[in-house]
Amino acid sequence: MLPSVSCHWLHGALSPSEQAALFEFVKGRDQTDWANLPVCMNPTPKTLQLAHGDGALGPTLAFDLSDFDDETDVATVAVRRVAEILRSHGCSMYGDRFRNNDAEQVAPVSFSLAAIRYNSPDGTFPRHVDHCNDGSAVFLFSLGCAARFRVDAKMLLEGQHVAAPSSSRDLELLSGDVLAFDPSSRAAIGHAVNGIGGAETCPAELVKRFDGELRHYRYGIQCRVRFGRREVPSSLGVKPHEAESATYL
Ligand SMILES: O=C(O)CCC(=O)C(=O)O
Ligand SMILES: [Mn+2]
Repeated sequence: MLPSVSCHWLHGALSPSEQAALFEFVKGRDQTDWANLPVCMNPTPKTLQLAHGDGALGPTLAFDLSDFDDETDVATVAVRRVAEILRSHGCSMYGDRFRNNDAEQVAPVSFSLAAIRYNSPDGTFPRHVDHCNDGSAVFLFSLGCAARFRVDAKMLLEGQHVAAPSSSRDLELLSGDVLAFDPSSRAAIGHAVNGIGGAETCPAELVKRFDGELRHYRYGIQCRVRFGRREVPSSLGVKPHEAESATYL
Protein backbone atom coordinates (compact mmCIF):
# COMPACT_ATOMS: atom_id res chain seq x y z
CA MET A 1 0.00 0.00 0.00
CA LEU A 2 2.97 2.31 0.63
CA PRO A 3 6.03 2.03 -1.57
CA SER A 4 8.69 -0.37 -0.30
CA VAL A 5 7.27 -1.05 3.17
CA SER A 6 5.26 -3.93 4.58
CA CYS A 7 1.79 -2.46 4.95
CA HIS A 8 -1.24 -4.11 3.40
CA TRP A 9 -4.88 -3.11 3.32
CA LEU A 10 -7.20 -6.10 2.97
CA HIS A 11 -10.56 -4.71 2.01
CA GLY A 12 -13.50 -7.01 2.73
CA ALA A 13 -11.34 -9.68 4.39
CA LEU A 14 -14.14 -10.72 6.78
CA SER A 15 -17.67 -11.42 5.61
CA PRO A 16 -20.58 -9.79 7.49
CA SER A 17 -21.27 -13.01 9.38
CA GLU A 18 -17.59 -13.31 10.35
CA GLN A 19 -17.63 -9.70 11.53
CA ALA A 20 -20.67 -10.49 13.66
CA ALA A 21 -18.99 -13.60 15.06
CA LEU A 22 -15.80 -11.69 15.91
CA PHE A 23 -17.81 -8.97 17.62
CA GLU A 24 -19.76 -11.54 19.60
CA PHE A 25 -16.48 -13.19 20.60
CA VAL A 26 -15.08 -9.91 21.94
CA LYS A 27 -18.31 -8.92 23.63
CA GLY A 28 -18.49 -12.33 25.29
CA ARG A 29 -15.16 -11.59 27.00
CA ASP A 30 -15.60 -7.87 27.61
CA GLN A 31 -15.56 -7.07 31.34
CA THR A 32 -14.88 -3.34 31.02
CA ASP A 33 -16.77 -1.35 33.62
CA TRP A 34 -18.39 0.88 31.01
CA ALA A 35 -20.89 2.37 33.48
CA ASN A 36 -18.16 3.83 35.71
CA LEU A 37 -15.78 5.32 33.19
CA PRO A 38 -15.16 9.03 33.65
CA VAL A 39 -17.40 11.10 31.37
CA CYS A 40 -15.64 13.77 29.38
CA MET A 41 -16.50 15.98 26.47
CA ASN A 42 -14.11 14.44 23.99
CA PRO A 43 -13.88 10.78 24.88
CA THR A 44 -10.65 9.00 24.05
CA PRO A 45 -10.82 5.42 22.77
CA LYS A 46 -10.97 2.79 25.48
CA THR A 47 -9.05 -0.47 25.62
CA LEU A 48 -11.35 -3.27 26.73
CA GLN A 49 -10.70 -5.42 29.78
CA LEU A 50 -11.06 -8.98 28.56
CA ALA A 51 -11.75 -12.10 30.59
CA HIS A 52 -9.23 -14.92 30.31
CA GLY A 53 -10.25 -18.57 30.58
CA ASP A 54 -9.29 -18.63 34.28
CA GLY A 55 -11.44 -15.59 35.02
CA ALA A 56 -8.52 -13.14 35.31
CA LEU A 57 -8.95 -9.79 33.54
CA GLY A 58 -6.50 -8.01 31.29
CA PRO A 59 -6.21 -6.04 28.07
CA THR A 60 -4.93 -8.97 25.97
CA LEU A 61 -5.88 -12.56 25.29
CA ALA A 62 -3.20 -15.05 24.23
CA PHE A 63 -3.74 -17.72 21.57
CA ASP A 64 -1.50 -20.68 20.92
CA LEU A 65 -1.96 -22.15 17.45
CA SER A 66 0.45 -25.03 17.87
CA ASP A 67 -2.33 -27.60 18.12
CA PHE A 68 -4.33 -27.75 14.90
CA ASP A 69 -6.85 -30.09 16.51
CA ASP A 70 -8.00 -27.42 18.91
CA GLU A 71 -11.56 -26.21 18.68
CA THR A 72 -11.02 -23.29 16.34
CA ASP A 73 -12.43 -19.98 17.55
CA VAL A 74 -13.36 -17.09 15.32
CA ALA A 75 -10.28 -15.01 16.23
CA THR A 76 -7.99 -17.85 15.14
CA VAL A 77 -9.93 -18.28 11.90
CA ALA A 78 -9.64 -14.54 11.21
CA VAL A 79 -5.88 -14.45 11.87
CA ARG A 80 -5.28 -17.51 9.70
CA ARG A 81 -7.44 -15.98 6.98
CA VAL A 82 -5.35 -12.83 6.86
CA ALA A 83 -2.07 -14.76 6.90
CA GLU A 84 -3.34 -16.91 4.04
CA ILE A 85 -4.48 -13.91 1.98
CA LEU A 86 -1.08 -12.28 2.45
CA ARG A 87 0.75 -15.47 1.60
CA SER A 88 -1.33 -16.27 -1.47
CA HIS A 89 -0.86 -12.74 -2.81
CA GLY A 90 2.87 -12.93 -2.27
CA CYS A 91 2.78 -9.93 0.06
CA SER A 92 5.98 -9.26 1.84
CA MET A 93 6.07 -8.81 5.58
CA TYR A 94 9.57 -8.93 6.98
CA GLY A 95 11.33 -9.68 3.74
CA ASP A 96 10.39 -13.09 2.44
CA ARG A 97 8.13 -14.18 5.24
CA PHE A 98 5.02 -14.33 3.08
CA ARG A 99 6.79 -14.64 -0.23
CA ASN A 100 7.55 -18.24 0.41
CA ASN A 101 4.71 -19.96 -1.38
CA ASP A 102 5.42 -23.29 0.22
CA ALA A 103 2.40 -23.77 2.48
CA GLU A 104 4.40 -26.10 4.66
CA GLN A 105 6.81 -23.42 5.63
CA VAL A 106 5.35 -20.38 7.29
CA ALA A 107 2.21 -19.97 9.38
CA PRO A 108 1.03 -18.11 12.47
CA VAL A 109 2.04 -20.00 15.61
CA SER A 110 0.62 -17.69 18.27
CA PHE A 111 -0.98 -14.30 18.66
CA SER A 112 -2.30 -11.88 21.23
CA LEU A 113 -5.57 -10.01 20.85
CA ALA A 114 -6.56 -6.62 22.26
CA ALA A 115 -9.67 -4.57 21.52
CA ILE A 116 -10.24 -0.85 21.56
CA ARG A 117 -13.55 1.00 21.28
CA TYR A 118 -13.91 4.40 19.61
CA ASN A 119 -16.96 6.62 19.77
CA SER A 120 -18.50 7.76 16.52
CA PRO A 121 -17.73 10.36 15.24
CA ASP A 122 -15.15 11.88 17.64
CA GLY A 123 -12.84 8.96 18.39
CA THR A 124 -9.23 9.54 17.40
CA PHE A 125 -5.83 7.96 18.05
CA PRO A 126 -2.75 10.13 17.54
CA ARG A 127 -0.05 9.16 15.08
CA HIS A 128 2.49 6.76 16.49
CA VAL A 129 4.84 3.92 15.63
CA ASP A 130 4.17 0.75 17.62
CA HIS A 131 7.89 0.00 18.27
CA CYS A 132 6.96 -3.63 18.69
CA ASN A 133 10.24 -5.43 18.10
CA ASP A 134 9.47 -9.00 19.11
CA GLY A 135 9.29 -10.22 15.52
CA SER A 136 5.49 -10.18 15.33
CA ALA A 137 3.29 -8.70 12.62
CA VAL A 138 0.20 -6.69 13.52
CA PHE A 139 -3.22 -7.30 12.00
CA LEU A 140 -5.77 -4.54 12.75
CA PHE A 141 -9.35 -5.69 12.22
CA SER A 142 -12.07 -3.05 12.03
CA LEU A 143 -15.68 -3.59 13.13
CA GLY A 144 -18.66 -1.26 13.19
CA CYS A 145 -18.39 2.33 11.93
CA ALA A 146 -15.63 3.19 9.45
CA ALA A 147 -12.31 4.59 10.63
CA ARG A 148 -10.42 7.37 8.88
CA PHE A 149 -6.92 6.00 9.01
CA ARG A 150 -3.65 7.52 7.96
CA VAL A 151 -0.50 5.48 7.48
CA ASP A 152 2.94 6.77 6.61
CA ALA A 153 6.41 5.44 6.16
CA LYS A 154 9.85 6.57 5.22
CA MET A 155 10.92 5.50 1.77
CA LEU A 156 13.50 2.78 1.44
CA LEU A 157 16.48 3.38 -0.77
CA GLU A 158 18.51 0.27 -1.49
CA GLY A 159 17.21 -1.31 1.68
CA GLN A 160 17.91 1.69 3.92
CA HIS A 161 15.37 4.16 5.24
CA VAL A 162 16.01 7.65 4.07
CA ALA A 163 14.94 10.70 6.01
CA ALA A 164 12.85 12.02 3.13
CA PRO A 165 10.69 11.77 1.24
CA SER A 166 8.13 9.81 3.19
CA SER A 167 4.92 8.52 1.72
CA SER A 168 1.51 8.52 3.34
CA ARG A 169 -1.97 7.34 2.57
CA ASP A 170 -5.38 8.19 3.97
CA LEU A 171 -7.87 5.39 3.86
CA GLU A 172 -11.34 4.62 5.08
CA LEU A 173 -11.10 1.34 6.92
CA LEU A 174 -14.53 -0.26 6.70
CA SER A 175 -16.04 -2.91 8.91
CA GLY A 176 -14.45 -6.22 7.90
CA ASP A 177 -11.28 -4.59 6.55
CA VAL A 178 -7.85 -5.39 7.92
CA LEU A 179 -4.61 -3.45 7.96
CA ALA A 180 -1.56 -5.72 8.25
CA PHE A 181 1.87 -4.24 8.78
CA ASP A 182 5.31 -4.55 10.27
CA PRO A 183 5.10 -2.81 13.70
CA SER A 184 8.84 -2.70 14.32
CA SER A 185 10.93 0.39 14.97
CA ARG A 186 12.95 -0.47 11.89
CA ALA A 187 9.92 -0.34 9.57
CA ALA A 188 8.74 2.81 11.44
CA ILE A 189 5.24 2.68 10.00
CA GLY A 190 3.30 5.61 11.48
CA HIS A 191 -0.44 5.25 11.83
CA ALA A 192 -3.28 7.31 13.23
CA VAL A 193 -7.05 7.25 13.46
CA ASN A 194 -8.24 10.72 12.52
CA GLY A 195 -11.93 10.17 13.07
CA ILE A 196 -14.81 7.70 12.95
CA GLY A 197 -17.60 7.66 10.40
CA GLY A 198 -21.23 8.22 11.30
CA ALA A 199 -23.88 5.58 11.90
CA GLU A 200 -24.45 5.24 8.16
CA THR A 201 -20.98 3.69 7.78
CA CYS A 202 -21.85 0.72 9.99
CA PRO A 203 -23.11 -2.24 7.93
CA ALA A 204 -26.89 -2.61 8.22
CA GLU A 205 -26.55 -6.29 9.08
CA LEU A 206 -24.45 -5.49 12.14
CA VAL A 207 -26.74 -2.67 13.23
CA LYS A 208 -29.71 -5.02 13.10
CA ARG A 209 -27.98 -7.97 14.72
CA PHE A 210 -26.65 -5.99 17.67
CA ASP A 211 -29.72 -3.91 18.25
CA GLY A 212 -28.23 -0.63 17.12
CA GLU A 213 -25.22 -0.79 19.47
CA LEU A 214 -22.55 -0.83 16.78
CA ARG A 215 -23.97 2.28 15.10
CA HIS A 216 -22.30 4.34 17.82
CA TYR A 217 -18.84 2.76 17.78
CA ARG A 218 -15.90 1.44 15.91
CA TYR A 219 -14.06 -1.50 17.46
CA GLY A 220 -10.41 -2.03 16.55
CA ILE A 221 -9.28 -5.61 17.14
CA GLN A 222 -5.52 -5.69 17.27
CA CYS A 223 -3.77 -9.03 16.79
CA ARG A 224 -0.01 -9.31 17.21
CA VAL A 225 0.93 -12.41 15.30
CA ARG A 226 4.06 -14.50 15.54
CA PHE A 227 5.02 -16.72 12.64
CA GLY A 228 7.03 -19.87 12.54
CA ARG A 229 8.09 -22.58 10.18
CA ARG A 230 5.86 -25.56 10.52
CA GLU A 231 3.87 -28.10 8.63
CA VAL A 232 0.33 -27.03 7.78
CA PRO A 233 -2.05 -29.91 7.08
CA SER A 234 -3.59 -29.07 3.68
CA SER A 235 -7.08 -29.99 4.91
CA LEU A 236 -6.89 -27.08 7.35
CA GLY A 237 -6.02 -24.37 4.84
CA VAL A 238 -8.26 -21.37 5.43
CA LYS A 239 -9.64 -20.01 2.17
CA PRO A 240 -10.67 -16.39 1.68
CA HIS A 241 -14.42 -16.06 1.44
CA GLU A 242 -15.86 -15.05 -1.90
CA ALA A 243 -16.31 -11.35 -1.19
CA GLU A 244 -17.39 -9.77 -4.47
CA SER A 245 -15.76 -6.48 -3.71
CA ALA A 246 -12.62 -7.80 -2.05
CA THR A 247 -9.47 -6.07 -3.20
CA TYR A 248 -6.12 -6.72 -1.67
CA LEU A 249 -3.79 -3.80 -1.99
O1 LIG B 1 -7.56 1.49 16.29
C1 LIG B 1 -6.76 0.75 15.75
O2 LIG B 1 -7.12 -0.14 14.96
C2 LIG B 1 -5.29 0.95 15.96
C3 LIG B 1 -4.88 1.15 17.37
C4 LIG B 1 -3.38 1.23 17.46
O3 LIG B 1 -2.72 1.61 16.55
C5 LIG B 1 -2.69 0.79 18.68
O4 LIG B 1 -3.35 0.43 19.68
O5 LIG B 1 -1.44 0.76 18.68
MN1 LIG C 1 -0.56 1.23 16.83
